[in-house]
Amino acid sequence: MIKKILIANRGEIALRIIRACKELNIPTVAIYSTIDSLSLHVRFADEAVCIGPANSQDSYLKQSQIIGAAEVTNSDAIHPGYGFLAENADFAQMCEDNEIHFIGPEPEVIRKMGDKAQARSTMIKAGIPVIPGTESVLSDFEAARKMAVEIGYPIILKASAGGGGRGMRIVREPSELENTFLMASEEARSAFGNPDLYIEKLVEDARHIEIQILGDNFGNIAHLGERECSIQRRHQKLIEESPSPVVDQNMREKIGKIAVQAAKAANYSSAGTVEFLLDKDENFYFMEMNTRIQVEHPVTEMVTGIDILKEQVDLACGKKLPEWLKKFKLRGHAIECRINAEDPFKSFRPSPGKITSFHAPGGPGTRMDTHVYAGYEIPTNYDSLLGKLITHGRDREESLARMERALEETIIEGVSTSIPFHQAILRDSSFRSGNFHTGFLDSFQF
Ligand code: MV4
Repeated sequence: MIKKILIANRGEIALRIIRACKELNIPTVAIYSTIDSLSLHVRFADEAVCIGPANSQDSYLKQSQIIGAAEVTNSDAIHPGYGFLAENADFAQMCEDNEIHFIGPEPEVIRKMGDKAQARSTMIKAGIPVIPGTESVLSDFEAARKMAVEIGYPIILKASAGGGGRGMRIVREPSELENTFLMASEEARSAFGNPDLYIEKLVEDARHIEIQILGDNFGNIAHLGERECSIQRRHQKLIEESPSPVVDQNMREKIGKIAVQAAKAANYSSAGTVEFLLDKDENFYFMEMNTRIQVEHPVTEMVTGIDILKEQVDLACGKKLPEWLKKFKLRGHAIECRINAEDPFKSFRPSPGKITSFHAPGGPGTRMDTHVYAGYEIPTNYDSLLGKLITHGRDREESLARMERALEETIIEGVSTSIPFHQAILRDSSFRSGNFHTGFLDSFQF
């Protein structure tokens, strides 16, 4: 049903999409900026179109140019990957207007879930548990004050157009509210072009648990279990795993069912993620819905044996959700370390440059998703993700041992990487025992 897919992305995710398409026998088109001409996605795709200069604004974000590239190559679908245009409802609409399948949910669904306050009110109406707070955006500071008194301090102000931790401010004392409200609103206006804020009770020492879902175009939704994503630094995930050390089969079925209900309430189709906060008393609350394939999808692939990318493309072709997807069985445990070109000894400053020597780890239960190679030059224009190392084992202990072994085997010379930081986390006794929450890295001594 889809005859050719243009991949509107770069790096490891572009390779991941090309791999899925090859196995499905669907030809691919890469797009690239001038600085990416020697990138592997350009080499591995069946065709490649240069769409502009290094600056993403003029290349990977240039909507009309990308649609043009799809038209001249006769591509009838665009896969946006993650980042760039993946959650841009206008772009998804532009694809539809030009009779190109956007591989993702409908534009209205992207718009609705992208507005975090609207996503919240959609879930409240559907009876999904949300963190105590406002039902819609705050009209002014007075509304914020009233709600804060009602739910009790500390509270958290979030930008409705933000998400993923961008535009968040914690308020611990009533006296701080007015100033913080005005600052957060101004920041949201300048960062997202939208000053709207909403308020939630601050859930302290919580875990970030997310559920992978897949939906077809006929309203059928399945979930594929959870990912534990509490190991984050400045809202950037560093390590993800599945299953979570604190989620048992009973809780998995409960959260999974709620995630499926949430996806149905959003009219969801394609691959997506429902994010939850899990508090110390095992209460879970809807936080956000991500309408894209995520960086950390491989840990779910490893423990379910399901190729999420291939399923996503099949669903975009109009296939019905296969029955066996709903009956997935978890096998063992998987963990992912995001390897960034950053120097953890120098406050994680980016470390672009030429990779002079490279060796990917291998052996049992080891997967490396990367676009880099010896001689590859990491540009300064994009994110610093070099690759994702994923290990799988019969249980958490085995996959962690494999991760330590695989990190040791990895050779990346010429640039600094986050590998020493991952190794330190893996040696930490709280991490080892599964006893950690979202504040873990704030108090972590490297
Ligand atoms: C919260 C929270 C506590 N209470 N909301 C950060 C990512 C974004 N999706 C929302 N985030 C949070 N929202 C309430 N009401 C704590 C966080 C948070 C966090 C969440 C997951 C992983 C790491 C985190 C680090 C700091 C704060």
